[in-house]
Amino acid sequence: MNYRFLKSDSSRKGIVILTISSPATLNALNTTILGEIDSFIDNIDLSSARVLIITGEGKSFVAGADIAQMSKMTENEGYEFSRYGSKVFRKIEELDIPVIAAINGFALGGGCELALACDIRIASEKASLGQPEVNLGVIPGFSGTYRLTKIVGQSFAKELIFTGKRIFADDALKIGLVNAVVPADVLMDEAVKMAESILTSAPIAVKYAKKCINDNYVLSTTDAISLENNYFSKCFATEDQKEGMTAFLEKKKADFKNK
Ligand code: CO8
Repeated sequence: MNYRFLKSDSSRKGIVILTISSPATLNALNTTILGEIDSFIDNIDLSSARVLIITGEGKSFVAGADIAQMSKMTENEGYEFSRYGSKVFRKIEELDIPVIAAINGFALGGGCELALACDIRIASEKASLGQPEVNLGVIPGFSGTYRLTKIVGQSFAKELIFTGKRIFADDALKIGLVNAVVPADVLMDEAVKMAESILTSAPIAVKYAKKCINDNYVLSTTDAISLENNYFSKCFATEDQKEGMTAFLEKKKADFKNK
C-alpha cells in the first residue's frame, strides 16, 4: 500500500522498518498520519515479518500530536482524538511481533507515547524525550500517563509529566525510559542488530512471552503466573519447541519454522 506520510523498508528478511515522514512539522501526528499508521499495522504481513522497527525522518522521531490540529478541537473532538491515538498505539503494543522504537530525535508528547507503546526503545545520543503536554494546557492523551508510569515508575512519571521537561537520551537511559543510547550514525544499525538477535529466537515463544509480559500489568500476581503457565505449556504444542530443545541437545543451531 502507498502512504503519504509513511515509508517502509522490508529489504531485510524478517524485519520491517516503518519511517514516519512529515519532516516539515517534525513528524507531528495528526489524524491522517495516525490513520496511515493504523492501516500500516493492520497490513503487516505477519507470515514474513518478525520484528517491526519504527523511526522518524529527519531530526525528529515524533514531536507530539499535531498542535495546530488540536488547537481547534472541542472537548468531544479531543476525546475522540485521544481515543483514536490510544487505539492505534494499543494495536502496536499488542502486535504479535516485537516492535523496536529507533528514536532518532525529538520524542515528545504523543511521540514519547508512541515510543512507550513499542516493546524496546533504542535512542540516538541526539534524542530527547518528554511529555510537555502540561505546557500546552493538556495532559498526555495517547495513554502516556499509563505507560510512562508502568515503564519508569510513578516518581519519574510524575516528575516528567508535571514539569513537562525534556530530557536527553542519557538521562532517559538512567530511568529506564530507553534500553540503550547509541551514536546517531549507527542508530538504525543497532536497531537492526537488536532485531536480528530477536530473529534467532523461536517466533511463537517470543509472541507468547510478549503476551505474558504485556498482560501481567493488568492481572493479579496469581493470574499473571497462571497466564505464564498456560503460555509455557502452549509452547510444547509447537514444532519450534521440539526443534529448539533437540538442537540444543545435539549441539546444533536451531532452525525455527514459526510453527
Ligand atoms: N505539532 C504541530 N507542529 C509542530 C509540532 C507539533 N507537535 N512540533 C513541531 N511542529 C512544527 C513547528 O510548528 C514548526 O513549524 P513551522 O516551520 O511552520 O513554524 C516546525 O514543526 C519545526 O519546529 P520548530 O521550528 O519549533 O523546530 P525546533 O527545532 O526549533 O524545535 C521542538 C523543536 C523543541 C520539538 C519544538 O518544535 C516543540 O517544542 N514542538 C512541540 C513539542 C510538543 O509540545 N509536543 C507535545 C504536543 S501535545 C501532545 O503530543 C499530546 C498527545 C496526546 C494527544 C491527546 C489528544 C487530545
